[in-house]
Amino acid sequence: MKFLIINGPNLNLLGKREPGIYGENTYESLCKRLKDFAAAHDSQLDCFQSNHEGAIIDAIHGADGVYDAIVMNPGAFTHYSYAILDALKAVDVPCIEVHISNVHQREEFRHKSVTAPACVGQICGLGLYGYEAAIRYFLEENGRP
Ligand code: CA2
Repeated sequence: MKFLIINGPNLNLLGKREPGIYGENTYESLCKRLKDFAAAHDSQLDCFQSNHEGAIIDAIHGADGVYDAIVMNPGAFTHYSYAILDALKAVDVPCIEVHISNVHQREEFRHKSVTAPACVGQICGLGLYGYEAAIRYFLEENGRP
């Protein structure tokens, strides 16, 4: 399978700030871990990160017909980007939304996801494992355990 991992604003800072919430592993180490995991399952994986809403929308559009699945942590855009919601609805690529932290244990504004309705499902609070769990789901779903 071909996976596209999309990370939104500030997630390039993983491992560099707020380790109490987001852990100590860097964005680069997350990408390596996921690429290795995909390779071990006969799959390919690309990582994309942007702090810009339009760039994320372009990446979603570009995934159509190229990737089998998207795993996305839209960062704070989760809570208000109807443009990302519309982009997900506009393409024929299934997406799982991932949040590193348990957003439901945090501020009220983080409890609402406007993007999750366009996703197969949402994973939150499992740390970086959430990305891997999403990939595992797609692999199983496609008969490749
Ligand atoms: O828990 C998550 O994964 C979030 O999507 C992270 C977003 C936040 O706005 C969402 O409510 C929940 C923030 C990403 C910030 O990432 C940082 C990583 C390291 C250091 C500082 C920020």
